[in-house]
Amino acid sequence: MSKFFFVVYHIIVLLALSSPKLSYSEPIPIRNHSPMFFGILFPTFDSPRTLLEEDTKVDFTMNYSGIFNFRYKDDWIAEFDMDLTEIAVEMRKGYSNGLELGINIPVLYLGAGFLDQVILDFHKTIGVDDSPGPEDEPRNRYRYRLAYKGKEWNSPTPNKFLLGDIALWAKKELLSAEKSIISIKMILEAPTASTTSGLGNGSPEFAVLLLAERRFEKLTFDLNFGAVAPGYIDRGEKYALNNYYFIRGSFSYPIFRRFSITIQGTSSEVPIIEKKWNEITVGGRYKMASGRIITVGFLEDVDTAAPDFTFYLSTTL
Ligand SMILES: [Ca+2]
Ligand SMILES: [Ca+2]
Repeated sequence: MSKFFFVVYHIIVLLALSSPKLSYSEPIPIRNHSPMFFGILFPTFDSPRTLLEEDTKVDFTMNYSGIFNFRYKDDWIAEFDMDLTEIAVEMRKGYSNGLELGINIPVLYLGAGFLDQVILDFHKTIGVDDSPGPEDEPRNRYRYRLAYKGKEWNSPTPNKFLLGDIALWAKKELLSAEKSIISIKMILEAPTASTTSGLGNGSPEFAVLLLAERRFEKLTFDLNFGAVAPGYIDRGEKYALNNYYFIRGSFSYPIFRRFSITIQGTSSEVPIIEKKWNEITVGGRYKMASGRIITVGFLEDVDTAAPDFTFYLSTTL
C-alpha cells in the first residue's frame, strides 16, 4: 500500500469510528444551468421531509458551470460559451402539521471563465473527443448570443454580480410513515432579475412538485415529479414558453458514519429550442461534529441541451 493510501485509509477509519450516526442523506439540490433554461424556473431536487415546527435552516449554496453550447434550430440561433456562478441563500422554516415555507435568493455572475484548457485536457485523459466543438474554439471566451427569427435578444452583463429570480415555496407532508414520506411542494418564482442586463425572463412562474422518499435499511430512495408553468420571456415582445414536466430519482447511502454518497439523475422536457434535458449527478454529504453539513455534487449532462458540467457546493449555517 502506498503511503498516500495508507494515510487516506486511516483518515477514513477515524471518521467512521469517531462520530454519531449519520441521520442526514437526501438528494443534492444542484442547479440546472443549461442555457435553454436561463432565467426560467427549474426546481431543484428536494426531499419530502419538512422541518419540525419552529425549526429553521439556512443554506449557502454555490453552483459553478462551464457552458459551451452552439445550436441552430428552426428559427433559433443559440451560441453560448461562458462560465456561470450562482451563489444563493436558502432559508426554510417549519410550521405545525408538516408544513414548511422557504425562500431562495440567488446572485449570478457570468464571465469567460478560466477552465477551458483544464477540461479539454481532462476529456482527453478519459478519452472524450471534443472536436468539433470547444477544442476548435478560442479558450476562455465570453459569448452569449440568442436570436429568434433574426431578432437578437438582450444579453446579460458579464463580469458583474446580478440578482436572479427569487423563489418562494410551501411544502406540505401528505403522508408520513416510518419508512415512507410523500409531500407536495408549490413554488412561485418572482421576476426580480433584470430582463435587459440580467438573466430574468420577466414573468412570474409556478411549479407543483410531488416528492416521495422510501428508506430500505441504510439506502434512501427519493423521487421528484414536477410540472412547471414558466409563462413567457419578456424581451420587449413576449415569447410564450411551453409548460414542461420533469422527473428525478436519487439513491443515497451512508458509507461512513459522517459521510453519505448520492447518485441521482433527471429527465426533463425543455421549454424552448431543444426537446429534452438529461443529467447525472454524483455527490456526497459530510456532517461535521458541530452539526454543520457540507454537500458537494458534480453534474454531467448526457445530451445536447447542456452545459459542460456543474459543480455544487453548499453548507448549512
Ligand atoms: Ca424566472
Ligand atoms: Ca468556454
